[in-house]
Amino acid sequence: MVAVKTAVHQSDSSRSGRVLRVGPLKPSLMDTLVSEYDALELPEGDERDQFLDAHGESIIAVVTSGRTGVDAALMERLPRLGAVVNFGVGYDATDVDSAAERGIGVSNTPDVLTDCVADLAVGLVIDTVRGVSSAERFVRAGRWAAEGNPPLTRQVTGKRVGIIGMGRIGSAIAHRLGGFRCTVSYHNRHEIDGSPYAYAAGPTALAESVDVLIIAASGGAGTAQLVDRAVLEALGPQGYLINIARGSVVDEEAMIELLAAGQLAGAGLDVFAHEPNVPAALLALDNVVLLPHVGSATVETRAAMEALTLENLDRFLADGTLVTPVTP
Ligand code: 8YV
Repeated sequence: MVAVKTAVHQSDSSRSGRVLRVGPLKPSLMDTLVSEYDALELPEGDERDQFLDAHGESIIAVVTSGRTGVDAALMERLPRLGAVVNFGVGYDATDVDSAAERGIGVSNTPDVLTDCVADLAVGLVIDTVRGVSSAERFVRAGRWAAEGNPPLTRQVTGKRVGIIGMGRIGSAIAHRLGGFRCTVSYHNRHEIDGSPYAYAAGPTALAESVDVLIIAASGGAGTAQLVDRAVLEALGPQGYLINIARGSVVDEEAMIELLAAGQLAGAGLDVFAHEPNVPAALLALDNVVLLPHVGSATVETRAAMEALTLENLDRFLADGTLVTPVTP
């Protein structure tokens, strides 16, 4: 019998209690939460209410993912909750303002996924601008032999690239694009002192001055549809949109309309407004690259995210603090 980690802290009554898993998580993390922390699992549907009546008072920590999170209504049902430990750097699915009001700490997994997400962003730039996936579909469909060469694409090297959100991931993307002699500019909540890249005061100003616009901003209310129709129109018929952040940052309907009408050249998307559902109109287009939210999905990075998630949980259970807390 493995001693459960919560039992170690029974002496401190404020932190004696149970760990709750909310939403699906990496299978090995789910196993560890059960075997080493005796974690409970929040059921879906009709059982949920009954479960919360029975166990809500005992929960002191939640482990969740950036896709599920904890809203204010669930916090209300967990009166002793002290920490929301989030697997993922993005925590827009958790109501951080309500958490702060209730004195609940929220942690995420920054830094450990920066390289993989930035690698994927550059992969999407190359795929979208050079039409890699489209050319691959062309070969598989037997069209090369039947029709001859596919249409020419565009060059990546030397392109003007705008990045919305020059945080850890945006900066890692910019750094990589230096290898392609791209001219990088950016828009961010605040201009960054000493940044080597030109700052644009708004997303429209940025979009109209670049060939490729990459979204690397956090999701949430502050960035909802920040890339709206006007921004996409400013990017224009020769412009490409890349999104490795959150689908909520873009007006997805406007984007699809403009792509279908040839008023945007193409899009490389790892995220969507209503995941895992991707609009049929988008699936029908050949000038888009569509990925199932895999920015951080490598063995190495997911293992590092899992380790940091557990470090946060352990720290909270040990002394009530978090290793990588977020600030609302
Ligand atoms: C994960 C992500 O897919 O970290 C994030 O914010 O979007 C991804 O790394 C997600 O959090 C896992 O649930």
